[in-house]
Amino acid sequence: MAETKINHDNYTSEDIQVLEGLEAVRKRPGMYIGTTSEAGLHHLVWEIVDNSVDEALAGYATHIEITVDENDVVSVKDDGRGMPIEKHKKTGISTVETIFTVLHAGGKFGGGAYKVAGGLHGVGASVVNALSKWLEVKVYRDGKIYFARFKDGGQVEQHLKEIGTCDLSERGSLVSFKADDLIFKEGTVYKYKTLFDRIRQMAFLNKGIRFTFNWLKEDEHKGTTTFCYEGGIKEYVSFLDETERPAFEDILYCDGSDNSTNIAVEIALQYNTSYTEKVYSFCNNIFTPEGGMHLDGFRNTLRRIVSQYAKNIKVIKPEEPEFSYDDIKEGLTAIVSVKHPDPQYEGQTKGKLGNSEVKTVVNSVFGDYLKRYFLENPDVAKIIVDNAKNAQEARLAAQKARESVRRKDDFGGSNFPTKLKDCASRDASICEIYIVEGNSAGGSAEDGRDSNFQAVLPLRGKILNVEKARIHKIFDNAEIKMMIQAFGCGFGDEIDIEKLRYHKIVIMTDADVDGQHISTLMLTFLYRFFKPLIEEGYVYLAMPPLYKLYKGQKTLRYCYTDEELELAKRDFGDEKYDIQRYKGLGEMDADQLWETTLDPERRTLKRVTIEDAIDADSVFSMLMGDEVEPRKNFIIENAHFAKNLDI
Ligand code: TSJ
Repeated sequence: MAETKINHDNYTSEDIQVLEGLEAVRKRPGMYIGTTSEAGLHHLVWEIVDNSVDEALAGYATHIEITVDENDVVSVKDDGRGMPIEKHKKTGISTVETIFTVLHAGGKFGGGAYKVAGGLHGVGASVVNALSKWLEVKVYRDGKIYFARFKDGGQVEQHLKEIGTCDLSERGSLVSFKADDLIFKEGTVYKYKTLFDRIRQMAFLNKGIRFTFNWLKEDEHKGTTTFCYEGGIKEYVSFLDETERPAFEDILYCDGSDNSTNIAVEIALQYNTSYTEKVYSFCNNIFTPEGGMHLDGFRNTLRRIVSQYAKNIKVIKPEEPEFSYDDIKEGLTAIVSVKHPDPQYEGQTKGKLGNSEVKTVVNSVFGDYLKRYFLENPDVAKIIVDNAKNAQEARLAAQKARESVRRKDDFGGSNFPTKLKDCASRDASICEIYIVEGNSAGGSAEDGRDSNFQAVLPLRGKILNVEKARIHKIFDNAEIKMMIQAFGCGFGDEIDIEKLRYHKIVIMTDADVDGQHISTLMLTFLYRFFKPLIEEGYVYLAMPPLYKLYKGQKTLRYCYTDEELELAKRDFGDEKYDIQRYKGLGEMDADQLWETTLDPERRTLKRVTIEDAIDADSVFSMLMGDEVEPRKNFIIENAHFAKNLDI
């Protein structure tokens, strides 16, 4: 390497260190970019792009263009001020060259501009240069075009020189590089999706900056995509909730900063009708998977202000407890994005923001905003507070149920769930439990089953009153508690699938509107409190027959659907037979139930998918909800079903 600089007049002993610096990067690339596999390769792109983002955040650039060509050469271009070209005081060479040849030089230039991009890995352009086969830079400034080129890990091939002129209005920086395959031994091939997703994310996180992504490779992705979100993280939230039903129209948004610490905070949030929490936090445009002070501040403030408001409007009575964060996280989608001049990252993977002053700033910016927003938007506030109240009631009911179940955890002696007709086998993988609704059906099922491996739990009483039930009310039901005991695996956050006592949980209800309601309720309940059981495929719906075709005492066949009945009618041709329509499971005797619905050789079970359960959940919410119109429509749409089966 030394040879390349001999012919340059201005080199001093300091410059030897320059080259040693880049050599160090090549010796231990992992120290600078984490890995030299795929992630490290893509890291090079972000190191360069971050500089342009900084220029845009400083208010000088509006457009950043990223291009990947057929040979995996990456080019990044912005319309900022153009990198400084004058000689650098310390190194005696141009600032541009210094930026690319001095390790950690990146942040030290340009009069203390507020550098916020990067942060976690912001090691700078020199590292990219060190790990590139070649790198070129062009600067457009004052009507002139400057050019420099480096090769083989940062050796100067062409010092910065003026190579032409351009329009005075044409300003900016352009960097192109080819990653070095001596370093990236797994290859230097970029992944479209990785680049696409991150560029889009940066566009969401930095409102108003226009990103253009050119993919020049001859594959299905070839072409140009432009990202520019004037709404920033507000649009990020609506993007994340694209497939959800919003709980209200507005997306809440606030921003603010603290002058003394230079911390900036931006928060956007929305509620949807699901139960999942999607809250993502960022510091300096970098995702912080382990959260940290910004996320803590957000959660505490949301919990505190929602509770306070609930007390004001008396949804929480003076003697009642405040909401926990768990109560307000259901259906919450939020982005918490902070900018910090000196972020400290901690945790296992350095993905947790440690600066405690961030929490204070978040508390104040977000707290002030939220208080005011609730006063100005009482309808939205009411929806949030009511949802939290429901979640809290469900949580407290679940807690009570858990305690009462836990006390009887041990199946020995009198603690055995009284209505459970258990099976003999203890081998969960072959055991089945039928949750049976219907007054006489439980009896038939008990008599008809194979008690070696089939257990039966009859459900009676009025969990059935779905129309008025809140989901947590079903914890009051004695049979439900027995069911939880029978499963043996706990529920909610404490579920332990290893302890599940049956690998088939079969819901068996009458094929009428009531039965439909009960299976909806059961699926909703299982979805909300036993989700892993559905995800692992342990939950089924029994498919009892709708019709029996018979002649005198002789059963000819069973039909499980109307279509099947039509086919059967044709098959029978001239033969005379009678049709019995089953209105409920109770009409079948034990043998019939075994033949048609219980016998593994002959029955049909429908495995419940998570989508089925989500559908049930939304039907349930709709049936429970305050909105009359969709409920009316649902009942009308299902009137055909009701007419068929309820006669
Ligand atoms: F760092 C880099 F080489 F990787 C790089 C820097 C790559 C790319 C694509 C763009 C940039 C970059 C740097 N874009 N804009 C700037 N701006 C400056 O370096 C700059 C210009 C003027 C002044 C000033 O104070 O006049 C200050 C700065 C930091």
